[in-house]
Amino acid sequence: MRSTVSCVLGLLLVLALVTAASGAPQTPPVRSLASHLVLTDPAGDNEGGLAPDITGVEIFNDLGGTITFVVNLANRAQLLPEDLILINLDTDRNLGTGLFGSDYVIGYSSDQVVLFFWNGTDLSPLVTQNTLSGTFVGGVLTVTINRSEIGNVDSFGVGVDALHIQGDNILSDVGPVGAYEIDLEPDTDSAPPPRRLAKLKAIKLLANGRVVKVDVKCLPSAQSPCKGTAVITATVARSLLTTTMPAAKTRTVTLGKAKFTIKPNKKKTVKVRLNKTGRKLVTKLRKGQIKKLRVVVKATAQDKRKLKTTDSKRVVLKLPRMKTALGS
Ligand SMILES: [Ca+2]
Ligand SMILES: [Ca+2]
Repeated sequence: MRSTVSCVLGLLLVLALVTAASGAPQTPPVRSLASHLVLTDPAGDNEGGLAPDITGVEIFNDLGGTITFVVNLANRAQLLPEDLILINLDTDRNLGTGLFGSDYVIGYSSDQVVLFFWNGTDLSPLVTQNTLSGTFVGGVLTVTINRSEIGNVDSFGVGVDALHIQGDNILSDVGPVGAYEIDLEPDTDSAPPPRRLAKLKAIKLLANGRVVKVDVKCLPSAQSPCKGTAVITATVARSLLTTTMPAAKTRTVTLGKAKFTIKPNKKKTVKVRLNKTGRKLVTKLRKGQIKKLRVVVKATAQDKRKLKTTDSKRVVLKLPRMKTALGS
């Protein structure tokens, strides 16, 4: 796509006449990008050394379809009244349609930003657009527009030109051209990993004293079933254990573990069968040899991203009342 110098004067006139408000000053665009394109242009190739000198163009969009164009100029802290920047968009990816291929053109001059579209014979201004805005600060032109205003396209060809108009004489810097793909899918690669994939819910010792029911929910943040393990440990006095390890007064021991696979946004009861140590501690609890059986339950899970997360809970395991025991 080449610049459209032949229509520039017309555009400029329209720009001067159109009173569509330019955008309010913008905060710098957030670059939590779905897609991103960087085009470069040589410095110093501006005609006569007078035209605005494009050195780079950056394009990105957010997931809501707002497209941002950033045009860097090497030789302008502020645009001159005679300067005009054109962002030419070939939205149907057909160089045979539009003006030299451009079906839409965004023009920026003297703090005015206007969208033009090809009506079959002319580029005419669209003054009813809602999402177009533009600012020029410190040598950088930033223009945003939602793709809904340019035909909800998924991609477009783009070329950026900078012009300086001296009467009938137009000096230009024909800037870079490229093609941009609008990406509206969340970027899972750069999304922060979830803090937790699986969450522990109710934890209950069964009346038989051999199994702990551990309710685990696989959270909606999981991208595939949560696969993992529920582990119950306890830190107990060494004297309660038949161990030969003399070092510590207390020791952390595993009382049982069980694997699980749970679909996202579903809850499952994982039955953790207590091992010999676990059953022994329950027996001591039943006999009143220990007052409380404090345990730590951990559910470690991963989804298809292979990111492991762990949820843990401290609970006191209680012996079910006999009534419950008889009833179950
Ligand atoms: Ca240049
Ligand atoms: Ca076209």
